[in-house]
Amino acid sequence: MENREVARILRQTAQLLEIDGAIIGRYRSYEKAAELIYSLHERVEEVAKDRKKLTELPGIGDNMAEHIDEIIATGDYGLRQKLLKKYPATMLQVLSLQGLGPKKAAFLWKEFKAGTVEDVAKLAREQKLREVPGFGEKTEENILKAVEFFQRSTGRFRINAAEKTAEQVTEYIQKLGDQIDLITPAGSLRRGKETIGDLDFIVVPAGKSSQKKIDAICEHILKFPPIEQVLAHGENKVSFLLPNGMQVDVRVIPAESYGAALLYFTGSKEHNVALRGRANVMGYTLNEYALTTLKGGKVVAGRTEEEVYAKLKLPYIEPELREMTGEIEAAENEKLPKLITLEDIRGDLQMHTTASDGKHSIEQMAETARELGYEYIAITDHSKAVTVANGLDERRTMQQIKKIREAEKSVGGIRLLASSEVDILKDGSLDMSEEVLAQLDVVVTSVHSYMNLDRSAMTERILAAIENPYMQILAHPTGRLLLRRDPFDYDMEKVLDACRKHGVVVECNAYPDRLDLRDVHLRLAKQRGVKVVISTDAHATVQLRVMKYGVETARRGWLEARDVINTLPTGKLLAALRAKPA
Ligand code: DGT
Ligand code: CA
Ligand code: CA
Ligand code: ZN
Repeated sequence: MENREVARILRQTAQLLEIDGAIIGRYRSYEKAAELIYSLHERVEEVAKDRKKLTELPGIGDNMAEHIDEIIATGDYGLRQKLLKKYPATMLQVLSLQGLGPKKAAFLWKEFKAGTVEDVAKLAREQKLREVPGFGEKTEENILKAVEFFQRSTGRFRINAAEKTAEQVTEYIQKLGDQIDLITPAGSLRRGKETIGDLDFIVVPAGKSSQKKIDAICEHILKFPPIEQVLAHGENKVSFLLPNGMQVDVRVIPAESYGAALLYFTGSKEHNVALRGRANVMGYTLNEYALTTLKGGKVVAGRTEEEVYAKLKLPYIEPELREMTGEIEAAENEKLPKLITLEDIRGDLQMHTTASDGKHSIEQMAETARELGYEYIAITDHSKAVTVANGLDERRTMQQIKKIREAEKSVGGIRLLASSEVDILKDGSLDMSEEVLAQLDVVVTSVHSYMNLDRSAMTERILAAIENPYMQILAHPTGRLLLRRDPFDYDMEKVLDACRKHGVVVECNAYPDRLDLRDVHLRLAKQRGVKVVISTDAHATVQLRVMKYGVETARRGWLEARDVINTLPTGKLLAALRAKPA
């Protein structure tokens, strides 16, 4: 069981207990355990094998350890199930509404029997809550925003989860061996979107296609052991649902239609519509089988995507660009970007170690980075304001700089930049003295508190931080957590213009929960002349490998290698950063 899942069950139990009117100490203990396990680097399943190790974790007593054992053993928790019988199951969705909280949810249930997201939305829409003590107009507004977010995000998955499931499905289908020629993902996963609705695959049977071959392939796929429910089984298509709620659509397509089908099922829908329109104007018709002449129905392309684009008098358009945001005009004018690739990346400028909330030492991070072929990394532990992450004050930062210098010598073969992820405080000042900032090779800054400031206050705060002459990189600039937390509200254009003016670089945080800046903002940054750095924010050595998701997002933002500073060798990288005050 994943830590995330154990934490979710504990958190839901806490919330249900609070609704149920339990005393604060009781539900807080579940909440604390949930937080702890969520951010634990070891697998809780492993830790729990040794009761002593489990109870050594802060806040986990014998009772909680038993609950955790039960969750790991049964996949659920008796008390949670009991509470869920008392309240509608949809209450969990109500509780997931951002900013509502169990207290308000409990009140709405008692007072209005509101047990679904829709019930709550209706109360807010009909303005029934503004007179209620503890609510008010602002709460109504926030509830409607949260409902909108809920509706947007349910049923979607983070890219790393989608990719993992896609690998499992691919591996299983590949067991068909020489019965198939190839299997390839299409849809939003191929376009590198940061969240994925469902998985789409194209499978090509080996040799000349026949219904018999297609049937055999479909039969095999439907025997994939984890399948929870078969949703469709057509002539050349199967759809099914997996236990994690992910839907998978597989189409079996003959080789001569592979390109047309891949194009069609990669989407986006809007890009496809535009291509079909273009085809019609040129005297063709385009569908998932082929590009065909309108008169006479002669097939002119279909085997590869390149062939279809070429017949439409266009160069190949990378999947990440197929969002109908100007890619067809750019293709016509030979203005398509030469997109950055993972191989262009030479270093990683955000990661944490055991000094703050990371799992591995400076040396371990450095060794893994060297294995990845990097020329440099920056060690960026948190600053003191982030107390939950054991952030470093000035004194510890000075010690850390020393340790980084020593580690650079002992590890060898990779440049270690002394850095810190310095907190941007509520008023925009930085959480570190200028004397210490001056000692750092690179200053990464970010917001981790007061995330709900209103638009003008948040804009002022970030602009004030940018005014600090030591500030060089604005990390995870909008603070969004995918499917969990909306981005901060501020004037992005003003902030980007200030970054440009002061030579501040914006981060594309590659961590799959963040991917922040997002695609459209990266593109805006480029248009505004602001450089980007793609950093992993790794808290453990394996997480250094999430760089690929950041690169995907950068590709969706039309970025080229020259737009991204960590494609530069060390000397040029340092020169690309804002100059330190003399
Ligand atoms: P997702 O799954 O919500 O993350 O996004 P997509 O883009 O993967 O969407 P999906 O799975 O519904 O369909 C995959 C691609 O197949 C989509 O990008 C375009 C194409 N497609 C699917 N259904 C239709 C349709 O009804 N009309 C058109 N024109 N294209 C479709
Ligand atoms: Ca899809
Ligand atoms: Ca689909
Ligand atoms: Zn951070």
